[in-house]
Amino acid sequence: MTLEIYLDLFSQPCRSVYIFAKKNNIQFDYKKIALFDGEQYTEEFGKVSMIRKLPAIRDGDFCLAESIAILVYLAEKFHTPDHWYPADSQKRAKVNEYLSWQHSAMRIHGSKMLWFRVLIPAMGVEIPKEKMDTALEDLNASLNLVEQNFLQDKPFIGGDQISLADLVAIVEIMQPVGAGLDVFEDRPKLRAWKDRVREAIGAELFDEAHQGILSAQEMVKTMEPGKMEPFKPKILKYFLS
Ligand SMILES: N[C@@H](CCC(=O)N[C@@H](CS)C(=O)NCC(=O)O)C(=O)O
Repeated sequence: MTLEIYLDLFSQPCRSVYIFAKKNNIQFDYKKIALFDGEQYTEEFGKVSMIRKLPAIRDGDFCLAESIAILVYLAEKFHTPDHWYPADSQKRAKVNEYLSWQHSAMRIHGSKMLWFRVLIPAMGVEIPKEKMDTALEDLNASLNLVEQNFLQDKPFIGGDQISLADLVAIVEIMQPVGAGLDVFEDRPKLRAWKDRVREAIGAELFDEAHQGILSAQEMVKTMEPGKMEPFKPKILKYFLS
């Protein structure tokens, strides 16, 4: 049975799994779950992801959620080139360091910018200035940590070659870019790293995976009115209460 990967490329963790699988020629059935259509709430999808979140995979009888767990599973099962998730324990630990840190930092602050600048306003709600200012401060603090502490003067976070840490970091950093923020403007080192990561992944694959997020601002303009209404209470409670 072919590996099934459940994705919506609007989501950062989905893009990391998609890019990783494609880049490593892992054969899979692409199962699109449209988040804004609420397809994550179907009974069928609940059988694949017990937490009803994307990404998720089904590999025979085995189902798995959480992007980092999925990336590590795919790296190990398909014996992808060592640089992605090095066997050397210290090198691997440095990759894990980023993968552990990002959940409550780069991921959350990058994603918040898309909600605050694009998706919540599309629900007809303006973000209070102090909330927006704090979100921007948090985002900048995380970007500075990636640039100055995780990356330093190395070509990639883990050293000379791209790893899962760079892949997860770049998809997170592209989320505020989709919200119209040029996060690279005053960060030449981060921009040069982004160019290296795009090249290492392959420009065509990188651009294809990011096409949706980079047209997010256009997408909301053509969205059916009321489309986000079912998610509004949950989203406002999460971000604004
Ligand atoms: N920590 C999880 C995050 C998963 C997650 O929050 N996925 C979002 C999309 S980015 C989702 O499926 N949300 C659907 C929902 O909450 O209804 C991972 O890395 O996979």
